[in-house]
Amino acid sequence: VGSEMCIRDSILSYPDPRLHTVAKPVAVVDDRIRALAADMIETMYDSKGVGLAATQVNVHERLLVMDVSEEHNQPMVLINPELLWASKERIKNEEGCLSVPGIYDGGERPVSIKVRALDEKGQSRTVDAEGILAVCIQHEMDHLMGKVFVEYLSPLKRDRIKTKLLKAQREAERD
Ligand code: GNR
Ligand code: NI
Repeated sequence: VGSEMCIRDSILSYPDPRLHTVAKPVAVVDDRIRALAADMIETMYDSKGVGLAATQVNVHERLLVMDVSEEHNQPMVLINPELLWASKERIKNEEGCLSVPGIYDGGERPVSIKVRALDEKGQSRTVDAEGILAVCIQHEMDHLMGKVFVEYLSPLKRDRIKTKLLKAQREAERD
């Protein structure tokens, strides 16, 4: 049997139209939000991802989790993140996405950014980010706006990715 639920099933896969939903701000950081964040952190670790946006688990609220540490022991929760500043300098990154399995590509993004967000206690903080952390925060904030990284690629590449993933999804359903 191949019908058991796997952790992947809780993450939406491109081109699922729900990935294009614009998330609403979190109204209060309460136990419901903390439980959601804890659940997303677990899903992120189980899926070997460095970040996860609520959009990807079909929850359309402005919440994202990340852990770019080597030891996978520094989870970060960003609630209602706002971009305060982005460098003019941009860089092309190789990005991956749990919602676009097996595809690694990407467009240009600012090298460094400054973001304000609430943490899981509801406290406001700012984060200065560069390198993989900056890429990851921007990638996750895009998800909250309903944007997937393949939208930075050419329409031709995007169509090829769409076709490939739809075919893989149909094959997975048949098994
Ligand atoms: O696990 C992930 N790796 C990654 C690599 C380069 C740029 C962005 C990312 S985020 C991704 C997890 C994910 O899909 N988050 O939305
Ligand atoms: Ni992603």
